[in-house]
Formats: sequence, structure tokens, C-alpha cells
Amino acid sequence: MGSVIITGASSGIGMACAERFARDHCNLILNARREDRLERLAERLKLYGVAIYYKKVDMRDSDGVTAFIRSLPQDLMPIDILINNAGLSRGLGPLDAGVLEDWNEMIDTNIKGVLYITRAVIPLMKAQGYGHIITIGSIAGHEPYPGGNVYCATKAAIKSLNKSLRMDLVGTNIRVTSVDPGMVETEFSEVRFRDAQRAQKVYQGLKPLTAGDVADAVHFCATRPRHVNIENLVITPTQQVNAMINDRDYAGKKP
Ligand code: NDP
Ligand code: 8X3
Repeated sequence: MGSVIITGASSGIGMACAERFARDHCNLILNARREDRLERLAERLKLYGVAIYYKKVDMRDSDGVTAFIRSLPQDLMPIDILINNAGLSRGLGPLDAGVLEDWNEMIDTNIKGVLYITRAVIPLMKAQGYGHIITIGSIAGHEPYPGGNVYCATKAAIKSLNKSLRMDLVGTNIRVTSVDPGMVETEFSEVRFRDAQRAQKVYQGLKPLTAGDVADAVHFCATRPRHVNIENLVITPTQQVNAMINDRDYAGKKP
């Protein structure tokens, strides 16, 4: 394997993907805003004997994202995989109570950030003659839920973009996959609610996915033979059917 770019590697699914691919002896190219965390992660993963390049990048900054890709050392080429993982939700409530700043953060990170880096990486993959772009979507992109409005819309946009991208890249030998999880216990809910106690309650009373479960799914998609493209992989806890139906909240209400 060559190098794997992972956006948002300072926490959760991105960090677990970094560990999963380091175990496979892939070189890593990581970003996030919290550089101190990337530094600690790189220190830890060096034990696998892989090269690790990391940089503080805000995925909302198009120039910063382009500069990040331009800055990649030649010895980290080729880029086998881009994992578009950086993303977040802010708030949960009716649209008319929405906070513009939160909307912009979600739209600019979850949609535009993915666009910026994907645009920058595609020419490298085209020149190599192969590559794999894996984006972390969500079940929220398949079916919206009450109060999820803007977050769900960003993930629905990503779902559509992946389909377009697959068509745009026909004939290039570049694979396009989305891995769409349900409930994963990470910092996601803490970021969404800005409230650690409320965040904990999201995961109480059922067994959510771990970030490692999702990293395993991403790794599975990435390690199929090159003639195999998994378009979409949906992964939820056994106790969760979709965003609105799970064992904890629904079992007693079945008709
Ligand atoms: P975490 O909050 O644990 O991790 C989010 C990561 O994204 C962090 O590393 C964060 O780094 C990074 N990030 C956020 N904003 C930016 C930005 N502007 N620029 C660069 N990096 C950024 O959550 P998860 O691991 O759960 O989330 C990862 C992805 O998985 C997201 O796209 C999320 O929508 C998706 N997902 C999560 C689910 C869940 O239940 N947890 C379910 C379905 C999908 P930093 O703050 O340091 O910049
Ligand atoms: C995160 C999962 O159901 O909270 O995308 O939106 S959900």
C-alpha cells in the first residue's frame, strides 16, 4: 500500500482509520484543526514503522486545503486512498430556531471541505492511474430525522456527490465509496450538543458502534481487489435500524 490521506484524524473515526491503516503499514497523511492531537497520534503510530505527515488544516479554508495537498512530500506518493472523514453536526432542533453560524460550519466542513480536498487530490490519482476516494457519509443522508435538518442535508448532499463523482471518474480507474454509519460513540454528540452529559445520554441503553468498527468497514472497502468498487456501505449497531428506530426507544412501541 502507498499513502492514505485522512481528514479529521484528531478524533473518533478518523483517528481509528489512521490506526487501522498504520497496522497495514500504510504511510499516513493526516489533518485536523487540533494539531497537538495529531502530534500525539503520529508519535503513537510511528511504532508501526510508517511515515506520517500531519498538518493543522481547517477544511473550510479552500486555500489551506489546496496548500496542504501541494505541500505533500514526494516520497509520500502515490496516494492510494483519500478518506474524507472530517465533519460535524451542530445542534438539533427546528429549522426556524437554527443558528446561522452552526449551519455555515456544517455546510462548509461537511460539503465544501470534501469538495476542496477531493478536487485537489483527483489530479494526483489520475496521474498515478488509480486511487480510491472514500467518504464518511451517514444514515442521516439516507433518511432525515426531526431536528436534523441541515446536518442531514449535508450528508444527503455527500451521497449525491459520490454518485456524481463516480460518473465523473469513469475511465480513470479511481474508485469511489461512501461508508455511511449509524450511531458511533465518538466526540460527535459532544460537538453537536456542546454538552458532555447530554452527549453521553445518546449512547446510554444500547451498544453503539465504535470508531474502530467503522474503520474496519472502511478498511474492508479499501482492501477489495482493484476491479471491485463498493459504492455504498451502510453500517449501524445491531440495536439500531435507522435514525428513528432502535431497541431502546422503539422496542415497546411496536404494533
Ligand atoms: P469526532 O467529533 O470524534 O471527529 C470529528 C473529526 O473531524 C475531528 O478529528 C475534527 O478535528 C474533524 N473536523 C471537524 N471540523 C473540522 C474542520 N473544519 N477542519 C478539519 N477537521 C475538522 O466525530 P466522528 O469521528 O464521529 O465523525 C467523523 C465523521 O463521521 C463525520 O463526518 C461525521 O459526520 C460522521 N459520522 C459520525 C457518526 C457518529 O455517530 N459519530 C455517524 C455517522 C457519520 P478538529 O476538531 O481537531 O478539527
Ligand atoms: C451521525 C448519525 O443519526 O446522529 O451522522 O445523524 S445521526
